[in-house]
Amino acid sequence: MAEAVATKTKHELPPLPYDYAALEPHIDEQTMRLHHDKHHQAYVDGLNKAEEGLARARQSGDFAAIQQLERLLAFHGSGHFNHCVFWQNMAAPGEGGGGEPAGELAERIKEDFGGFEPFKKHFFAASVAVEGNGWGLLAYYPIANRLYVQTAMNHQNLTIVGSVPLLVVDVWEHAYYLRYQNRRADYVQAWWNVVNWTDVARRLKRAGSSLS
Ligand code: MN3
Repeated sequence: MAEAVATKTKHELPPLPYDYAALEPHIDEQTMRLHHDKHHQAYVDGLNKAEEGLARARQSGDFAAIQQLERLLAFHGSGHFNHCVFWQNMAAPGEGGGGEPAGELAERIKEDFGGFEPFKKHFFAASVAVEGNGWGLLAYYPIANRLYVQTAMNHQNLTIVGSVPLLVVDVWEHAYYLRYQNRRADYVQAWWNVVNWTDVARRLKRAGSSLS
């Protein structure tokens, strides 16, 4: 058996839950095609490669490359995860995209940020200010039963371990450069029009939030 090291099925790129052009004019079709088919695919491939390398290391007992392999696992694993959340966090304007949160999500945002507008300003400022490649995140932290706005450099650095991402915005240049060039703030401002708050609320519920 040439490849006895693989013990689990490989990760696969999930299809977009809408057409590539569905988020126009806020996010253009070409960006979506490249972003999903090429960039996200690369993280899926990288995650599979890291897992294969780790399985091989266990099999051979040679852990000389362990630092590199664990770094690749964290980077590509987080990259894959963030993009899965990102696609589902969005919907076409008028078809679930845009508007404001309702129900428990709206109440929690009010409790933890003082209201939707202060939250938006905080999330926007944090996302626009990410140095280099990264993400803006709204995450639920079960230990504190609290929402936090966080940022990630690359895909995972600077986040709180154990917090559950509910809403993420990709601010790597590949997410916006074709249409917005260097104007990241314009992209994030337009992105609010495609946020699927129903998906965000569903994630909060699944994360086990309870208003105290
Ligand atoms: Mn990306």
